[in-house]
Amino acid sequence: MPLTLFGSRGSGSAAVEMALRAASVEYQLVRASSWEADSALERLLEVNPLGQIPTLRLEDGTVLTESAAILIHLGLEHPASGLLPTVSIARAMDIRGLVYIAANCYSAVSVSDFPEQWTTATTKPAQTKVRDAARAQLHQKWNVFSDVFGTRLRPSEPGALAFLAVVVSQWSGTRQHLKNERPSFYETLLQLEAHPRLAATLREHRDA
Ligand SMILES: N[C@@H](CCC(=O)N[C@@H](CS)C(=O)NCC(=O)O)C(=O)O
Repeated sequence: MPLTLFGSRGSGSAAVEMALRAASVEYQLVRASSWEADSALERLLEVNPLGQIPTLRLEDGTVLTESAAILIHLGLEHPASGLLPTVSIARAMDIRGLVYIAANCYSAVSVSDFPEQWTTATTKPAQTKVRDAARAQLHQKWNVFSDVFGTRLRPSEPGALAFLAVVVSQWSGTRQHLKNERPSFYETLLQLEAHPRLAATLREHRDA
C-alpha cells in the first residue's frame, strides 16, 4: 500500500508533498481538513485526534503527524534525496531549523488563524487583539529565523528546511513583513519558490 498523505490546498501538507516527491516516494493524497466539511475529516480524525494536517500514514499503518517530524523522518529514510544534509553538524542545524519553524512560527499561525480558541473573550474586537498579537510575535520569530537560518536554505538545492520555510512563511502577513524587514531573505524565498522541487507543488496548491 502506498503512503497516504492527509492534506488540503494551501495548507502545510504542501511541504510534505514536496519532500515525498523529492524522495521519489509514491503516495496517495486524501483531501481532509478541519475547515472543509465535505472533506475526509472523519478519516483524518481516526488517525490524528487533533484533526490537523499534514498527517502521513506509512506503509505499515504507522501514523506520523507534526510537519517537522514527518520531514525529518523522510530525510533520514532517504539520505540521497537531499532533504537533509548528510554532514552531521549541518544536518543538526537543519533539524533545529525545522523544529524552530514548527514550535515558533506554525504555532503562532494557529493562534492567528483561530484567535477565538486562545481567549475566553467572546467579542470580535478582543479576538482581533489576540490575532494581532500573535501576528506580531510570528513576524518577530521570522526575523530571528532569517538571521539564524537564512543562509541555510540553499536556493540551488533546496531541502526540507527550505520547503517548510517557504510554505509556512506564506501565511498571516509574513511575506509582506519580511519584504520590509528582511528583504534579502524575502528574495531568497521567492528564488526558492521558482525551484522545480517546489514550483509544481506550489502551483497545484494555488490553482487546485
Ligand atoms: N504542529 C502541527 C500543526 C499543523 C497545523 O496546525 N495544520 C493546520 C493546517 S496548515 C491545521 O490542520 N489546522 C486545523 C486545526 O488545527 O484545526 C505541525 O507542525 O504540523
